[in-house]
Amino acid sequence: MSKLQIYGIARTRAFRALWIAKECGIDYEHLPIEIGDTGAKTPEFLAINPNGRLPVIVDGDFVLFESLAITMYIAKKYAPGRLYPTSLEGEAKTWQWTSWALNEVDRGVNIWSLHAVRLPPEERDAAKRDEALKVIAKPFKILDTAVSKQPYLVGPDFTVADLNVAAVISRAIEMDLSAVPHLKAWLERCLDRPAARDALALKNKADAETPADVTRRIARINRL
Ligand SMILES: N[C@@H](CCC(=O)N[C@@H](CS)C(=O)NCC(=O)O)C(=O)O
Repeated sequence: MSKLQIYGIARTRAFRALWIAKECGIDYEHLPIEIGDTGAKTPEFLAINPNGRLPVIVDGDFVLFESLAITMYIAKKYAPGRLYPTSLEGEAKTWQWTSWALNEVDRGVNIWSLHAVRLPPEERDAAKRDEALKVIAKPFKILDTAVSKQPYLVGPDFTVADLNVAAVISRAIEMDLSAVPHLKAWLERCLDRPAARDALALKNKADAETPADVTRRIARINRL
């Protein structure tokens, strides 16, 4: 049987798919293609993912885009009851936190990271960065409270709910998180897992090799 294929350089949201694949211990193939005309916008790639975006996975005859649908699919298929909560309530909480991360904090953390760390210093916009911090302050307090009551989002054990939220806000590890100490400790716990460290090593390497032009393009196409 062919290996599960993960398309997308680890700097992108493909990081999320790589992390869950490593957590599940599956034998996958990584195709580290770039965004844009030479990668995700080629006719060959568009035939797999008409959105022209990363990541996408191919599992036999099955194709799936949307990074957080991908993490939940892989967890449910390869680690049910371990990384994917199987109770009705546990599954619903996983969906809740996943939607929450996408709607409440994904964009803000991205804006902050571009204008605090990733764009060349002279191109960073301090007003955008400060506004992003204001937007995420309230949801970060909510997450801080949630993980002050129990070690992980759906109970005592790490699940794909934690992976999804931690992956979405992973770049916040470079922020001053002293106002949200429980969030900080939880994020460090999640990102310190062996599978996370392996996936982060790929992401950090890809980040370091990303030309400034590509970072500018990311900010432009996403209006960040
Ligand atoms: N909601 C999608 C977003 C995918 C997305 O925007 N991916 C970025 C890379 S992180 C991309 O491919 N950008 C290039 C483009 O939009 O042309 C997901 O979570 O998979």
